[in-house]
Amino acid sequence: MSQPTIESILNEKRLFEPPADFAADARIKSMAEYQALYDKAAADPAGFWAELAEQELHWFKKWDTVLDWQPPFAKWFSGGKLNISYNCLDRHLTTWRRNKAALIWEGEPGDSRTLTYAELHREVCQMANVLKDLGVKKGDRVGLYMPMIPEAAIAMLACARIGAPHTVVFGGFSADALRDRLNDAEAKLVITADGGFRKDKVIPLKAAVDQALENNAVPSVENVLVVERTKSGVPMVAGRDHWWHDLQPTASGNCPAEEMDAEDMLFILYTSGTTGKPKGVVHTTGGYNLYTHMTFQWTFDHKDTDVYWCTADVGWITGHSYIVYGPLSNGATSLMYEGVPRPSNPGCFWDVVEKYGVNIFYTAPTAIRAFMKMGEAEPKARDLSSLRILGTVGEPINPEAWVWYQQVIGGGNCPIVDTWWQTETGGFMLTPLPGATPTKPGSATKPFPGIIADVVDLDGNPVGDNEGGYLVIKHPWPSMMRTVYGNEERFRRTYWEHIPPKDGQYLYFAGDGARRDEDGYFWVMGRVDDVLSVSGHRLGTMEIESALVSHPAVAEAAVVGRKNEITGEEVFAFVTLESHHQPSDELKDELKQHVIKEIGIIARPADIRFADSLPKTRSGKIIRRFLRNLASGEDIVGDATTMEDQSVLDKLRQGA
Ligand code: 6R9
Repeated sequence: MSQPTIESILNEKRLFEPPADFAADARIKSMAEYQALYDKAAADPAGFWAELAEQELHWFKKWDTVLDWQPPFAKWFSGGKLNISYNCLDRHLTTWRRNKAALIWEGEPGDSRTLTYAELHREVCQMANVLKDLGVKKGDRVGLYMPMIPEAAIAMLACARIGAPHTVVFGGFSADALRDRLNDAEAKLVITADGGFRKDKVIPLKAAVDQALENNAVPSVENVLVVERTKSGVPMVAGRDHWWHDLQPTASGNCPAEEMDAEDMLFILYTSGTTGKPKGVVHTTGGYNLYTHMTFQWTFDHKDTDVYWCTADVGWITGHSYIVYGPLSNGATSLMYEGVPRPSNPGCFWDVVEKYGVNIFYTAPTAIRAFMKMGEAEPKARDLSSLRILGTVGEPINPEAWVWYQQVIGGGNCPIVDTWWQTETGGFMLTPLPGATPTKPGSATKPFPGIIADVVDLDGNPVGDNEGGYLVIKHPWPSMMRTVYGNEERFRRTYWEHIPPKDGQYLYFAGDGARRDEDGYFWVMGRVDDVLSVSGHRLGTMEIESALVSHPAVAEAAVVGRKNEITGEEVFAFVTLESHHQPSDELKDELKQHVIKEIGIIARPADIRFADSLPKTRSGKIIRRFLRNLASGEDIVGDATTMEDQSVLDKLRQGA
């Protein structure tokens, strides 16, 4: 018998139709239109993507083959020549967009800058020329360790322009994490800043680079290019370190974009799994450009008049695909904000929306739950009427947080696009199209046209409607990762061998549990590693957490399994409360009853622990494996360096 798949227990029935006036104006206006696109793509995926590639991108030379699929290795548009920086910049300069805002940037201390497409193009060319002068050649890897300033996007585009793959390391990572990634990628040069502002403090980025490179610990690195941001007076190593503001003034603003093969590597981005060292996810040029371009355009229903804001950091895939490449390839105005909500300015996001008249806003469930906890006063005090689409990404969103987002931030009339995707997928895989797809709170709805998704058991057999299983993708798509940098074996093992290929068909294993309902909507239930097993029932974390969050006192919940001799595992819940609610034993009992009422006795938490905050990754995902250790009274095992705030664990331990 095959291993049991995951049981689904969440019963969310609310349905939100796209507002009629929104649909009337949208690029894709109805489910019939969506279905037609989906069917066309499913019938002939290569033809579908080839037509869009021709229509939407600039090619120096057309491809020879649309798709060359030698599982698990895909090549898209082989022989085609293009440059993503050309598609993001140069081609807009011959249109009215030349003087359109490409980037609007707001710094944490309140400084700001707008770069038009012409201005951005000039600075990208200048940096590209500086990189060349410092010896960077096509194919050399460049490490970026940057705050959220325009130069982060400029550096990415400059690398792409000369064909030097970038590897962006999030500015919150430690010197050790930076050193490992630079070594794995064998980076030749590092671009950084003296520091960045975060939560009213200076983050000493250059000092971390110095530490990472100490004692020649990264022998491949020859030069460091430093952008001045905080003016914190950092030491410079003669011969190695160079100020951008010294080199920029004399650098030419003309640098023709290198003609790249569609399959030339565009970037490496490291993603940490639960075990082992981080994987260098490799993306290439043509397929990635096309797919991020199309998903941005259709999922955000992009119009040329829109101001679009994604709150992610450029250090994550969301920043790569949906702050820089997808938006700029479409000629959009992309807003970058250096700050995050902080005690001195909890309403800063809403200030930014009001100040710039943001139309499309894209953030993460962790942020939405934090806003819920803070209450409605901050958003209500601002004019948010410019918003027309709201997006979410990063974790399953609890229906209560979804509804709050829709009502309090969206004023009840913005479609919510819950986009399920991964570093590995490059772009949105499951997502509503806002003028077409009726949405259900907590569901990422349906596959983007061209994506064949399914829910299967470990033998690769599709499970029935509403049965939980493993989320897989059945046909290659243009922006799929090509390999793990320097480790093909790990690429095969992690993504293609969990579920053995059947009849020659390879299934991409996403590592997430999911179910598909009777309407064909997908419900992602969380990482498979987080599934718990209670009396033989395998339960995803998201559904029990959603039940807890639907209680008015609960802001956020994380559920893990704790060993139980009789049931195998029992449900252990960590809960943070909304302001104005106090922990008590009565509340614990009430929450247990609430879960029984919402889901049933099987999901009843055996124990609940109240906490001030939950351990999260720096991109805002709850780290359940530490909570598992805590729930069982074990020591924390595994790498804690990806954590946002190390003190959270100490507090949780003391609360035991
Ligand atoms: C884009 C990004 C990928 C993992 C993914 C899944 C979770 C992301 C989600 C979601 C449910 C969504 N995830 N979006 N789960 N609904 N809308 O986050 O990439 O950092 O690689 O994480 O995030 O578990 O497998 P990445």
